[in-house]
Amino acid sequence: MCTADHLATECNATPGTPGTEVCNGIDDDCDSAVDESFTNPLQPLTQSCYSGPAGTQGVGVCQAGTQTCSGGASGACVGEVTPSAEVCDGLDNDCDGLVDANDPGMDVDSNGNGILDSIDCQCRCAGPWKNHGEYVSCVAHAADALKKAGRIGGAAQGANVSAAAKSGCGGPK
Ligand SMILES: [Ca+2]
Ligand SMILES: [Ca+2]
Ligand SMILES: [Ca+2]
Ligand SMILES: [Ca+2]
Repeated sequence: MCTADHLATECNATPGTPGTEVCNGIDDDCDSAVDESFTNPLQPLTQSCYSGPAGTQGVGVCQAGTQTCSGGASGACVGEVTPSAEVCDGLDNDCDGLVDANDPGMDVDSNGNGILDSIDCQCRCAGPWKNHGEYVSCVAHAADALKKAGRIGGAAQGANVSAAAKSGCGGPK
């Protein structure tokens, strides 16, 4: 830190040790720059930040953000992505390593059409389907796979196929 007359520095930490600068308004590494970046002393100190659950950082869409030091305090965490509910978009939204229909988190019927989201994701009502039967066949195949994987029981399998059969999906517009 600076001496009272601002003409010299006096050290309150181990001098010259790289990487000892911390965000506290003090020149911890005694190079006369306060709270400076390790890589560029003209830039403020930054640090990685992540508020999501342990084990999710760097998995799927989840990534750390950056906090910039200002006035001796770390600023807001900018740019981090934390887990959100799995949706059908080709990405691992909840950062558990499983994408879309492969994620048991999508074995729910959020749109109330009687068909699990994980099946809707593989067999989209909007098609393209040659006919209604082709759509129902897709749902039957997907429901069978979920049952074989132990993710749903026989009753749910039947209910999904029945809901698909009753739907207008794949039929005449
Ligand atoms: Ca410093
Ligand atoms: Ca400092
Ligand atoms: Ca997804
Ligand atoms: Ca996932």
